[in-house]
Amino acid sequence: MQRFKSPYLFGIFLALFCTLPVSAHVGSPDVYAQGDAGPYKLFVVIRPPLVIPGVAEIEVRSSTPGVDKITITPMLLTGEASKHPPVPDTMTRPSGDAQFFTGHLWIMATGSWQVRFSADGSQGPGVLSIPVPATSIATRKMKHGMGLMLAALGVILVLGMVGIVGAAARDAQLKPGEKAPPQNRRRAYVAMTVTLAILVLGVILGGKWWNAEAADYASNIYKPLQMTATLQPNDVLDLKMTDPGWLSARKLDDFVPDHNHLMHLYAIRWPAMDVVYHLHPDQAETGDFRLTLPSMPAGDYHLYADVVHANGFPETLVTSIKVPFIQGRALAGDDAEGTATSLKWNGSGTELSPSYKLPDGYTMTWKRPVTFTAKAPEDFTFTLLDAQNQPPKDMQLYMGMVGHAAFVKTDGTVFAHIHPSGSVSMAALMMAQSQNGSSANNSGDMKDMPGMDMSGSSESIPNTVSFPYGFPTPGNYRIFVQMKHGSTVETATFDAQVQ
Ligand SMILES: [Cu+2]
Repeated sequence: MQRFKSPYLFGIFLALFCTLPVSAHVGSPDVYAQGDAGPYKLFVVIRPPLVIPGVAEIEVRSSTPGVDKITITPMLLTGEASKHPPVPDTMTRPSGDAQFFTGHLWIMATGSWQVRFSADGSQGPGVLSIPVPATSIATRKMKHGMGLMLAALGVILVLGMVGIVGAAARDAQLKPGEKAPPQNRRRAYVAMTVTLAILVLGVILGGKWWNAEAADYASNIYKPLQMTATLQPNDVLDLKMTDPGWLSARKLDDFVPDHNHLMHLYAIRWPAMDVVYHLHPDQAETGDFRLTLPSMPAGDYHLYADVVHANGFPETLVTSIKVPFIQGRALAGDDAEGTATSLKWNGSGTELSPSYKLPDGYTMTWKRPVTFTAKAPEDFTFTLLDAQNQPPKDMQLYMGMVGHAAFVKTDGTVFAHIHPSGSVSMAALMMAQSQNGSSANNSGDMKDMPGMDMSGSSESIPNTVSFPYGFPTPGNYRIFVQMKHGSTVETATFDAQVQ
């Protein structure tokens, strides 16, 4: 933290003392979701505020025509407060586009929130609720140049004040043109010394006050659960969680299953990003998850573990582990693996083609847009074809959904596990939807979610999946997309460069 030479600047500093919000994902705080508000299919973007309390920016696009009005209401996801929604706000249409709505909402406290969208129009009313984890993750460091500039301005302010007081004490009672007598000069020096002392004292006290405020604020900043990974005998991966201290209400024993599992673990070989595993460790005891590793090539792996607390608050725990070559068990259950060519981005390298050849002759194709812009909402659409370039006849749901995707930035700063319904945790989405009892489609079953069907029948399962998401920052990303046919989980790999 930097100190400033004038208390006047603390206000400016305070305004710059921003925080980054967090979501289940790493480095990807904005919520992208699609779902049905009754008869209307909505694509929703919620950008949580930089500070809590703060304003969340919300955008909605309806792909169903006829929506006249959408209102938005922020509510806690669980507990008594979730039953007493405040007065809704009406979204506006900022452009001539009748299908596009924007609005903003105050999020008043850290926690597991939801935004309830109530749409009305030519096809009647409908409700969609989207969970939003709201918290502050870190203080943003001030740029060095900015700090220097503000410090210099502070010095000018202090010296200017001293000069003004000195001039006033020396010259204020003189007639125009009259020369200041020696006693006036003495008085001016005394006044300037006293003023300087008072201002310096003010700066020191201001600094102390500032540090106290910053420490108070820092205690509220989100600190994800910590995780350490060790390799035990018999290829058992042991993941131990510890709470670094954040909100006292957080627990290690209140996880709820999210699409069938308490934990979804992505293991990605780093830095080549050429091997990926989607695994599901079991809870051995509180704060301790274990898994017998499948056969794995040796290397350094980044581990990203998704869990969801009972109040719907999702967390992604991050660690890494060095793994020797493991001649282990075969993959089983929902576990899956994928391999790709090593990452080659350095100007000369080529990114992977949007048509990805899978080891069994199948192909996954991405309808890739020409360019990507950071924070722009996008539909990522992938199609699986068999060796004859036909839609596979044995399409299956993979953990209840048509597809799963992981968006990973090559510098390791972003990890987001996305589903056809978007970036929200499925467990939290079900909690939110189950409260909209009045709406026809919202029984809370997973089969009501886009791309989610628990019935297990293969007739209706499409070979195309689409994920609503937006890259949070410019840079290079690798995307791992999984779809299932027969008993095979296909993992395809794609690259994207974001402007
Ligand atoms: Cu998933």
